[in-house]
Amino acid sequence: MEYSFLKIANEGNICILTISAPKSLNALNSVILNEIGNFCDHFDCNKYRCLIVTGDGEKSFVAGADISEMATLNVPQGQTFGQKGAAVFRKIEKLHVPVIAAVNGFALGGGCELAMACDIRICSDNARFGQPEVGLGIIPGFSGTVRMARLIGMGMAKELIYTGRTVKADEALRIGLVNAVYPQAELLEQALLMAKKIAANAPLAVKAAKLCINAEYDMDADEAIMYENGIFGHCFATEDQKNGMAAFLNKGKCEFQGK
Ligand code: CO8
Repeated sequence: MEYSFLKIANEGNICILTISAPKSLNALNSVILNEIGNFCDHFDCNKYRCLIVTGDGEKSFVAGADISEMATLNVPQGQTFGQKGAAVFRKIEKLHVPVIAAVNGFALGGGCELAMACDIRICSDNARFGQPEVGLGIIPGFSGTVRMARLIGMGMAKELIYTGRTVKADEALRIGLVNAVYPQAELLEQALLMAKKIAANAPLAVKAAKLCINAEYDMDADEAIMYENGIFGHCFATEDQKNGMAAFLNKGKCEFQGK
């Protein structure tokens, strides 16, 4: 599939998706959102064990939704645009492999919301996060009000969303918006290192763990524990479980096949 604004590369069983619209600091317009949605629809979770999402260049991950496209929207058009972004980000969140956001610069508005839809965020030391939407007369409409409070807690999320202030990498680390900060030149290498660690584990188990963590978030504790137990039991139907445990008992290492 040919895309105008996406670059796709792979390193073994790890896929790297780079959003590339350098003239607008990789801001998300409808075409780019459609392309990301299409990419997710065709993503081969059997071929790849991890996805890294990053932005082109050294300045910006994604500088938000495209303000020039939003400026003249009316209410139904605003809802349609918001729905499109939210649906695409949900596809990323629901991919059957872990998704690492390698945030290489500005992650503002829709860019921060995209990063928050990923499973894990790491960033470069020049990264800047923020939800500046209220300064434009809108709210974080690609599920930012949903995910930010869940990720960093309601008090901090409310402060960042109400003030619209920009957070530097060190603060993003302190408040739990990212897991680690690296020099720009090392960011992709570090993302790949993490992805390779994930990819070396049993893929069906990693997929099951992602499913559990996402699904259980909205359940009460009893329901969540039952749900986890059901999925846990099913792990014993896999060859990976048999081979992984046999390898441990034989003091060897298992090359998981995802079966
Ligand atoms: N949309 C469109 N164009 C953009 C965007 C954007 N979000 N961000 C940057 N650009 C463009 C600039 O207009 C500029 O274009 P040009 O060269 O043609 O003038 C080019 O990118 C370079 O930008 P700057 O010259 O401004 O670069 P600076 O280094 O001076 O500043 C900043 C970089 C600080 C990132 C600055 O560009 C900026 O503040 N950008 C906007 C950030 C922002 O407000 N993002 C949030 C947008 S709203 C949003 O994301 C809502 C999501 C939910 C939508 C719900 C739908 C209903």
